[in-house]
Amino acid sequence: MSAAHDDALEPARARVGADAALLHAMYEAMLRSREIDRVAGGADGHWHAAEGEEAVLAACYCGLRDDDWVAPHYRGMLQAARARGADLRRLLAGLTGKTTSYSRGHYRSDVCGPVEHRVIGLYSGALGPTLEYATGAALTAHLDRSGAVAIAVFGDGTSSRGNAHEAINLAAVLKLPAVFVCQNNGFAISTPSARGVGARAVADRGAAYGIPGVAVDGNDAIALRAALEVAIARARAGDGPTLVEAQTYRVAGHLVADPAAYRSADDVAAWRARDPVARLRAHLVERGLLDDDADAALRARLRDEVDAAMAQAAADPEPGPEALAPGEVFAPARS
Ligand SMILES: Cc1ncc(C[n+]2csc(CCOP(=O)(O)OP(=O)(O)O)c2C)c(N)n1
Repeated sequence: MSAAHDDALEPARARVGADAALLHAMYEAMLRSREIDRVAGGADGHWHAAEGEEAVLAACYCGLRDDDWVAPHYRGMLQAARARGADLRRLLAGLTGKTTSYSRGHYRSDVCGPVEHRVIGLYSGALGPTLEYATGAALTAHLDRSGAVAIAVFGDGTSSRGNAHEAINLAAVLKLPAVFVCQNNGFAISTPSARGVGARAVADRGAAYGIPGVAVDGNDAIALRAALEVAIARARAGDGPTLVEAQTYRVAGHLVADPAAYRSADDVAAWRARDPVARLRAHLVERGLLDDDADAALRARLRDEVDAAMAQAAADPEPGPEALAPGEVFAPARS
């Protein structure tokens, strides 16, 4: 089922591995994500860190067209919105409902990104509907013949929800321009994915939907981006969706307040040794695209950027009763 995908993968991997601008953008996004985890995790025990899963965020949210849609997993929602051009201070202000946030305090920015940046949120506490929203966005792109794609990213736990299956099935049947990416970090809270998903890989479900299902090392940003590029090209060409499974690991607890005592320290250490940031850094250095000085300067710049955004967001005003008024409805222009 995935033979065409496999044939296209090696050339895509070589292309991505030599694309200096894309590699730098992905590396920066990954380092920034770690800084966001630092400040948001330090301020909020309910923060869901993406530590160790940054390659998924970089591969899925960098280098898209402005009119593409993303329906991110909540673990990475803020980073997705930032990668799509949203303002980090306003995103961080959205963690505590400040008036400067995109929703002016109506909803948390770690579950609902700004729709004006074509980031689709959860809009409720339920996991699963975002895949249906992505299928809807892909249907719009298909009917408008816009060439845009919709990328839905979701956890392994979420992948077994009924609405996840319905969304992927409908996109497959209608050959919609969608890409479904399972950010499989090995756990749904404390349930290991082997117990939530079963013994087979999530990617194997592609066969049941009649679409390519591709399992990729989710800590290898280049391999993952190559798989995304093949899937996106297929979607834009009108050949329908692809199911990509990014196999990674949740190095952090489910949320900051979770001591994650249900797993072994050895497992965590083994996955830390496969750190996706260090792996992309090694590639950049090997290619002569990064040296120690440039890396240190980039890290310092990102640290300052994120600290400044957090300080501003913390100083921003709390909303008053006006936050209870209904907001405007956002309707993107259709060409
Ligand atoms: C429909 C639904 N069921 C249960 C929950 C409670 N819940 C919140 S996060 C979570 C774990 C989700 O796991 P996964 O999709 O693998 O994402 P991860 O947290 O591992 O990134 C669950 C079960 C929910 N929010 N919505």
